[in-house]
Amino acid sequence: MTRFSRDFIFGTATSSYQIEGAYKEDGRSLSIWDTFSRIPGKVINMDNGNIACDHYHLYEKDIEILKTLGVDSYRFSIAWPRIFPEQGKYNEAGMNFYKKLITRLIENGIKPAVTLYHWDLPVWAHEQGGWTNRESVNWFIEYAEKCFEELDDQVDMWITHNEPWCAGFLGYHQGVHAPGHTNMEEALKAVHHILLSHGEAVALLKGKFASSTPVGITLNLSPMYPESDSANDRLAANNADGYTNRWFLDPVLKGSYPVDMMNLFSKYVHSFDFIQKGDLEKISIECDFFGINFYNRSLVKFNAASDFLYTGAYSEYPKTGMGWDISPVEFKDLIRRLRQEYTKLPIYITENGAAFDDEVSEENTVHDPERQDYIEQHIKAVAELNEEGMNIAGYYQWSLLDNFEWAFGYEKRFGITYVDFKTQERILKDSGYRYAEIIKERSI
Ligand code: PNW
Repeated sequence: MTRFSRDFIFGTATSSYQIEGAYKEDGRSLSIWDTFSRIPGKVINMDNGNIACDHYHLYEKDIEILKTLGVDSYRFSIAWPRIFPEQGKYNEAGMNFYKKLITRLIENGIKPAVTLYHWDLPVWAHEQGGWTNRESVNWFIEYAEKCFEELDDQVDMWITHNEPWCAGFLGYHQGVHAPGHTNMEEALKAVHHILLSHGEAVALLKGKFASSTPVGITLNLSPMYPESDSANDRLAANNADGYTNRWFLDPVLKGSYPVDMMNLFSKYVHSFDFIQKGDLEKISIECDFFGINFYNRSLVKFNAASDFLYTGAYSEYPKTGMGWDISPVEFKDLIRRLRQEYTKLPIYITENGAAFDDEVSEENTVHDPERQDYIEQHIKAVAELNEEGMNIAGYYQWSLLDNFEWAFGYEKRFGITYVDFKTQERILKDSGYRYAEIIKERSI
């Protein structure tokens, strides 16, 4: 049995577009996910977030679930198009929702951990080039400033960006996320501007606001393993690691882009002059913690058709409903590598979880032993890592609710709470009850 310290943070996470619904309410304008999800073929079943979990109206009910779980903290994101539905036009009604939510969380002893950007870029920004336009940094800062001004005294932790890899590469290079573009030069610009807006937001919070609220960024990291020992497979794994992990870790934590990847990517861009003097100093500004979303390792095999877009190799590992390898051992190796090569900052696991097919039983319960097992294995890994002195300060399970799983719509369920999307009934799954028990015992 391994124990967690008193100040270890247990939480659960969501994001605005995935749960809120109320897409036209109180002055919200459209985000790129509203428009992307209306293009046939982009999202399974052409699902969208118009209603989602209707959390915008049912948030009090959802806070009741958080209480049942006994979490220390709840991580959610703010929808930018609620706060600035038009360029330069602040919308107080949109902000009021987050004020109500935060007040209610605090009344219940739950610490708010707030993400500023979890992918719902306002369409007005997209129409001017979105993240590929360097002006996006200023738009983001105007938005961040308003959030800091209105909410900083109540918030326990700020996360500037969630997973710039997804927003940048899935959105502008692979085209499977909004805005659905497939242009590597655009993607590299988008990533750069997202990272720059992170750095500038941190500077703003610490400078003008002289805030003591911990702030950081969250990256999704997936360790890459070669399928075989061949030189080709090892090269493929190195490049996949560069594309997924190092392209983000290096600028944020070392203040430089990895040279081997610059060389590979130079084929796809006319020039790197969007990286201006002083940018990397801003991007690598000192933060208070480092956030990681961990889901799986990947097994990589050489693909002559691409330098860095890896081809997933067949692996015998047990899989989640996404087909992702369940890999708590590699999770531990990833954390050790970060400690050796990158950072001494406290680490938060800001997301970890699994999709499986769930069914509601006749007794109105949901038995999800596989998800329970997944969560237990990863929490156990966190406990063991802390025994090694790895200083993981908290763990947020993804997700509080079944929700809009991006390109997979409502077909993939990540929740520890089952949501009936017809009736909006919520049922805490067995994994949720087990998570509550772990939190209560503070040991595993
Ligand atoms: C993360 N990939 O997204 C997000 O932060 C969540 O919003 C999401 O629901 C969760 O993980 C589960 O998917 C990812 O293709 C989406 O590798 C896609 C990938 C990774 C993370």
